[in-house]
Amino acid sequence: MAMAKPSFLLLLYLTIAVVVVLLLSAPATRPYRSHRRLKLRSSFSFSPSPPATAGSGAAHTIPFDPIISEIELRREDREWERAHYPEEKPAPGMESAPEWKEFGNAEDYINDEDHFNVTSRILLLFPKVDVAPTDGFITPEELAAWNLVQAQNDVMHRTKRDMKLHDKNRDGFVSFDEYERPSWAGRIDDNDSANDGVGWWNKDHFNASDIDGDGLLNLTEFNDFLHPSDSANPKLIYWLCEEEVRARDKDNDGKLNFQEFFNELFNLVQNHHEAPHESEEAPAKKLFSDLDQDKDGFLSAAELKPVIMNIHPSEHQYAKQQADYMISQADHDKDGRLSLSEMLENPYIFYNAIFSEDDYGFHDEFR
Ligand SMILES: *[C@@H]1O[C@H](CO)[C@@H](O)[C@H](O)[C@H]1NC(C)=O
Ligand SMILES: *[C@@H]1O[C@H](CO)[C@@H](O)[C@H](O)[C@H]1NC(C)=O
Ligand SMILES: *[C@@H]1O[C@H](CO)[C@@H](O)[C@H](O)[C@H]1NC(C)=O
Ligand SMILES: *[C@@H]1O[C@H](CO)[C@@H](O)[C@H](O)[C@H]1NC(C)=O
Ligand SMILES: [Ca+2]
Ligand SMILES: [Ca+2]
Repeated sequence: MAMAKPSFLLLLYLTIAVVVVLLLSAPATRPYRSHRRLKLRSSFSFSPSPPATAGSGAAHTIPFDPIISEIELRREDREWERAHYPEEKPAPGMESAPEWKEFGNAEDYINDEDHFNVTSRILLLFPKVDVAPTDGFITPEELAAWNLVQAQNDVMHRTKRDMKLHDKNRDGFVSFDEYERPSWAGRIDDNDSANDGVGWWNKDHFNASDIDGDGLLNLTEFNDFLHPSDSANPKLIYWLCEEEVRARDKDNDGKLNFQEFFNELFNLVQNHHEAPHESEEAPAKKLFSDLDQDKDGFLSAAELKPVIMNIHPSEHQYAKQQADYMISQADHDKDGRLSLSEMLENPYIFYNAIFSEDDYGFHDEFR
């Protein structure tokens, strides 16, 4: 009988183990909750990156929900403070908190349906988006307009933060001397004549952003300076075109011939990553001659204007692309717009909008 007890215990342990394994692997009691986990973005870069061009893969997602945006910006602000003011000690009691903790807590918060209920969020947000006109449907234009406002709020928040960094004398303006260029942009006192005041973050860029010409950038002007393609300042848009010509003008004659256009810009205008293929020469020639308004066989800065937004995508385009993508994913009855019930059936489309490269497509009149 001495043998029976251990084998009985073994059997008991085995049974317990099997039950535990079965419990752990059982489907979640609320499968709807667990099928997606909402994510916060964590890859924001704090130093101005080299100017984004189409096809650079810099897909960025605009948060649909202002609460998500606020959580992301707060988290970003804390990282920004740590990056720029590392000597400042964290508040008492916070020293031991692991870096990831705030992030983890925020993500747990938005994934806890008792606290963050996507159904009630959509019920609340729908009437704020359905405004032009208020008819129970969200059109691509309404959703794009909503996305644009969210994007502009995010951009302005970051500009205010950067303003603190660059406005050294705290007078509310950034002078050219105060502005500290990103390190990749090279030094301003380079004797390279090609770099003499021209190029990104240089004197001509600054000047074009200075709408009233007082030599200082206020918040609006500084935001334009950081985001020329989102600016309504025609001087700055023209500067962007000039800068494209300058950067692509291999023979330095101040304008673009067909080969310079084809090798350097055509793929960006078309939003392709790869260098253009020979078979694309015919459509490229057509586009070139459509753009060449004075028919002198060259493109000037002014003639690049109709396609400059394809080369440097603006928040308008991201907002529109994201709206088109969300609608294509959630529009069950294919009427081209969203009803409240279509949004409630697919809430995660609005909370985890990841859109693939294929969904970027520019609709320009020259196609
Ligand atoms: C989420 O909100 C909806 C509508 O307000 C409600 O019916 C549902 O019970 C809520 N879910 C939870 C888990 O609170
Ligand atoms: C730039 O030029 C000045 C004078 O023209 C000269 O003194 C200086 O050493 C040069 N700097 C560089 C980095 O070549
Ligand atoms: C900047 O603009 C002012 C007038 O607004 C002009 O006098 C100055 O020469 C410009 N500087 C550059 C580098 O373009
Ligand atoms: C900045 O200056 C421009 C040009 O004078 C003006 O239109 C704009 O409203 C100003 N922005 C702010 C935030 O003061
Ligand atoms: Ca509507
Ligand atoms: Ca100014």
